[in-house]
Amino acid sequence: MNAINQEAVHSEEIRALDAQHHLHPFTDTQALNSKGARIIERAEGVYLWDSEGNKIIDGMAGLWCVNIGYGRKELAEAAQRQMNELPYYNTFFQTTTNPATQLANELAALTPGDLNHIFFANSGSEAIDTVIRMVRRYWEVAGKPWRKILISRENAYHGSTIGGTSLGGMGAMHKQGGPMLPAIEHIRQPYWYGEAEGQSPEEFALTCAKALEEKILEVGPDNVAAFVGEPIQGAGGVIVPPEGYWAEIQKICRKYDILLVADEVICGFGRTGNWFGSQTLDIKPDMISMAKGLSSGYLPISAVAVGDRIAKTLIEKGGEFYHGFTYSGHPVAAAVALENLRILKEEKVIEQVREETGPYLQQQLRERLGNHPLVGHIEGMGLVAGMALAQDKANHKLFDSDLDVGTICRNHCFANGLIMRACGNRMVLSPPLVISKAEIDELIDKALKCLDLTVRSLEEQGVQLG
Ligand code: PXG
Repeated sequence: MNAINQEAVHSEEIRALDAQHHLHPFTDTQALNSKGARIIERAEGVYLWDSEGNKIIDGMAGLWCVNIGYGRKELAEAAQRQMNELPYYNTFFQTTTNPATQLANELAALTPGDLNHIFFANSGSEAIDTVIRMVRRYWEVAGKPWRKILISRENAYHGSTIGGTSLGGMGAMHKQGGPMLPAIEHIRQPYWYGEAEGQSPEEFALTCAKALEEKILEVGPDNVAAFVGEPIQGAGGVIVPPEGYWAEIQKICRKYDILLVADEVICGFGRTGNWFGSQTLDIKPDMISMAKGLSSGYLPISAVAVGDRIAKTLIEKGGEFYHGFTYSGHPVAAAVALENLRILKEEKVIEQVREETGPYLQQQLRERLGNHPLVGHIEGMGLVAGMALAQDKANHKLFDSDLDVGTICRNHCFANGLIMRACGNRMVLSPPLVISKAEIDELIDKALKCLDLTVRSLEEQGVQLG
């Protein structure tokens, strides 16, 4: 059957086909099939259009990835050129391609510190699986093969392969498809607004960082390979650690000679106002995992950047590392990533986020939504922000998760031309980095309207606010 190639095919037919044959990620298929999927047909800049002709402002840059915005012909042209010249060749067996090598060189220059060695994969999850295997391999080669344990945090998101799921700290994911990988431990997250119980941000930063030291001592310092964390937690609801957290985490990693890995799949490529979140939060990682913004989502590609010390040991003493993917360093994806990086640089997109649009979004959100009865707290940096929805704002009481208030709000956004994502009872925003101030105004107008509609829905359900 070739129905989707016929021009006149109707949305309802697509929905019916979709329900019959398509299993969507992170989706209750039965619930979806009862109403049918929304069909996104085209996009330009920060806007999407669905098959009913609705224009939607994309407050999430797809899934935190379309940093450069939609519709950049240069990326399509770069892909076409590369496809015509060399659509595929691998980087195994003593071979490379021009785009893969050039991109490695470019990333070595863009990443902070001495992260000068780049391993390519295709998704954030694969990058994280690469991190898991590579840090363990490093310790094998370095003569301490007993250092196996990776430590990460509750409510962290590191992907959904078995490695990514195990390393991530999403309880609901751990309950499905187990058992999880062994030798992975989790510590508490630095979620000040939700979990500090009266501590100041500074005190809480230390409490959460100390949890790392306690865990290291509990499992034995000589058994720990690495600590992995997102500079700012993304899918966990955009949680910005309080001041002092990363400095203390870093100190503890150094004290016990534990590798520090920054998972920059969301924070990388300008999201926080610098090329990497590690620069914004003053982290000096031994490795960085990256994906999404590397190609602005135009094609799948990810990478792990590795520091000199680790790379030197692996290269000089490790021999062959039995790890890699058919599409590691795919030439078309690499060519598109190179073009994306060229535009981000030449159009000074990241400077604009740091100096103009980032501060503007953060200030406008606080000024215009901060006093809303539903909004307990707003946090964020650059062009990423999260807000906690509170039932009783004055008394700092969040909603019972059974009420699914985030989903209620998300659905109002959906119906009113705004994509704003719900992570539990937190609403998050992560628009394309090319968003203008006028578009930020529009985004916030719509968010405000949808928060009001959420209050009305809650009242209709008999839920009392504060
Ligand atoms: N690490 C981090 C920090 C991520 O945010 C991954 C790894 C995995 O990347 P891949 O490319 O394998 O998906 C991610 C991905 C959401 C959402 O709903 C977030 C992600 C992916 C899908 C949905 O917020 N982040």
